[in-house]
Amino acid sequence: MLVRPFKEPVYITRPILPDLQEVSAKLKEVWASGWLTNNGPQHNILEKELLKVLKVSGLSLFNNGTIALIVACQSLSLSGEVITTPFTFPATPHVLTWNGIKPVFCDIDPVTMNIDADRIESRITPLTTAILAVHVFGTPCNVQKIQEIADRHGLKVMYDAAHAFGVEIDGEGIGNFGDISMFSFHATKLFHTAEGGALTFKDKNLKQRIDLLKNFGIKNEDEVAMPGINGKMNELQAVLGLVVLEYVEEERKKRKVLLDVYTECLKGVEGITVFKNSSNVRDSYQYFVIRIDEKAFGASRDKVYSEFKKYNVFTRKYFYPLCSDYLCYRQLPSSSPASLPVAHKVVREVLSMPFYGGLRADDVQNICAILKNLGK
Ligand code: T4K
Repeated sequence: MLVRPFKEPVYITRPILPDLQEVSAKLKEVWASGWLTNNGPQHNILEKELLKVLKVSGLSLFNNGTIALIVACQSLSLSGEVITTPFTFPATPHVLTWNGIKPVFCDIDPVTMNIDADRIESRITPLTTAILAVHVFGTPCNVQKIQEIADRHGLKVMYDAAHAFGVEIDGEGIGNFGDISMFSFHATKLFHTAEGGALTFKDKNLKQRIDLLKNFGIKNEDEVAMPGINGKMNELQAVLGLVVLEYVEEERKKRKVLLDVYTECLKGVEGITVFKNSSNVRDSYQYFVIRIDEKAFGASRDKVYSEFKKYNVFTRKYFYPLCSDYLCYRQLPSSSPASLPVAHKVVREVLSMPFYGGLRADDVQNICAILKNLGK
C-alpha cells in the first residue's frame, strides 16, 4: 500500500460530539428550571442512567475524575502508604499525595501492563492501608487476586477505572470490584461530560459519606459534618452526558470495526504486539495501544512516534515517563528502577495509536502502512 501523509492532523482520540440541537433542547430544560448545579434534576437522571449502564450498585457523579479519586481516599479514611502502579497518568499517585499518603510503587505485569498482583505482598508494610490499582487502557486488573491479598492483610482496594467505561468481567460491571472505583468522563474518554467523573461502589452505605464529602461536608443548614471539598457535577455537564450516552453504543461499534482493521493489518508484523482481552471481558474500546520491540521491528518506539508526525499523525507515549521517575517521586525507595524492571521496559515500548469512530477503515490501513514502512 502506498503511504500518504494525512491532510488534517490525526490525533489519538476525538470526543463524541452530539448533534448540537439535541444538546440545546436539553439545555432549554435547564434554563427553564433555573437550576444550574448542586444535585440538579439532570444530574440525578444521569446518575440513575449510569447505574444501569455501568451495572453497579452505587454511583456518585463528580466534576472530574481526579477530585473523585481524592474523595474516594477520604471516604475510606486512607492514610500512611498505598500501593500503586508507576505506569499510569499523573493523577493516580498525585491523588495519594494530596491526601498526605505516600505512594508505594509496585512493578507491573509484562502482558496486561497493570499492577503485578504477585508482587503486591512484598510491598506491604505496617503503614499500608490500601491498594490503588489502575485498569490501564481499560484492561481489567487481576481483581480476584488483588481482593484476596487485601482481605488477607485488612487493606482497602480502590480502582482507577478512568479508562474502563463499560468494561465487564463475566457480565459484572468493572466498577463493582474493590471498595471504590473511579471513572473519568473527560473529553478524551469514550463516554464524556467534557470534564467529569464518577465513583462507583458495591456498599450502598458509602454513598451518603461520598456525597457529603463532595459537597463541603454540608449535612443541612445547621450542620457541617466533615471537611469536604467541591466535587459536584453541574447541570451543563450532566446534560452533555445524557446526550453523549445515546451515542456511546454506536461509537463502540465503530471502534470495534477499527480495532479489527488494526489487528488484521498488524498481524504478523515482527516486533509489533497488540494486547487482546480474554473472551470473558467486555472491551472498553478506549485506547488502541501497540508495543514496539525495537530490535525485532527495526525502529524504536520514539523513532516511530516522531516519524509519524511527518505524516500528520500524532500518537502518544502514554504513560511515559513512569510516575516513579517524576521529580516529586523519584527519591522514594519504591521508585528504584531496580525494583521496577518490567515498568521500565514497557514504558519504552508502548504507543497509543489514533482510535476513534470518526476514523475510516482506510485511514487505519494508511496508519498501519506508515508504521510498517518504518520497520525493517
Ligand atoms: N487516572 C487515569 C489513569 C487517567 O488516565 C486520568 C486521565 C485520570 C486518572 C484523571 O481523570 P480526569 O481528572 O482527567 O477526569 C488526557 C486527559 O486530559 C486525561 O483525562 C486522561 N486521563 C489522559 C490519559 O489524557 P492529555 O494531557 O494527554 O490530553 P490532551 O489534551 O493532550 O488530549 C489528547 C488528545 O485528545 C489530543 O491530542 C486531541 C484530543 N482531544 C483532546 C481534547 C481535550 C480532542 O480531540 N478534543 C479535546 O477536547 O490528558
